[in-house]
Amino acid sequence: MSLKLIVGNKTYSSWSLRPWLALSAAGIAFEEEVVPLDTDAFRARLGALGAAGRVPVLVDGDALVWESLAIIDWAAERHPGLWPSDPRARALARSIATEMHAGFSAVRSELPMNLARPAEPRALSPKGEADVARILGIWGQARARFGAGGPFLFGGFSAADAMFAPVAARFHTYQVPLDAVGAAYVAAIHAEPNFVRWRTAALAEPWVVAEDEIDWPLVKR
Ligand SMILES: N[C@@H](CCC(=O)N[C@@H](CS)C(=O)NCC(=O)O)C(=O)O
Repeated sequence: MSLKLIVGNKTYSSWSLRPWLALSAAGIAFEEEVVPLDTDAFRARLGALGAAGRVPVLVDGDALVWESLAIIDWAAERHPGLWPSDPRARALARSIATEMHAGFSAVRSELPMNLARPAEPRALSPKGEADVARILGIWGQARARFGAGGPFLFGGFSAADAMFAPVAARFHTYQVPLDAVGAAYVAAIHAEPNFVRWRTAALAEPWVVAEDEIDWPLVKR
């Protein structure tokens, strides 16, 4: 059966990165289609699909799955190891993954994912600082309670890591001050082979933003 994940520019599309990592970690073979954000081609392609008009979208034969967390759950149904096996760990993993999906708007808007941006600090608003503190608290809790088996939130790479990987990328890009657990986790995400593949492909993309800020429209390099 044909399986395709439609994603945005790898440099910028943090929501696309999440299910792409989960499908890759689950060992699910899929084709990918990169559609540059904020282009006529994007509007035509995503508008015609019948999903939410945004990426990511998984095309599974004649079925569509959209919303990053729903695609991750689609992958987890086929590869149950994507969520931690311990029920208490799994409950925490689902809680923090959902919190990520629904929240942290200040970090998302003030520190937009830009894998091509040279690492450089950026000041945050009080709300952004609060988001960072909450994320570090979440990471610390998961690592302390369930992280003994490996460098990720629940030891081995899980759906929760797929959800937080773009945040790790932002914390690196914007040189956010981190505690020891956070710094080690950001390093672990940057060393994860699928993340490395995505980032390498991002750096080879033919689009950059017009200025240093994430701001549309994208322009050709
Ligand atoms: N809640 C959605 C967010 C998807 C989203 O906002 N995707 C962005 C790219 S990262 C997008 O498609 N933006 C284009 C638009 O909104 O027109 C998810 O989890 O998949």
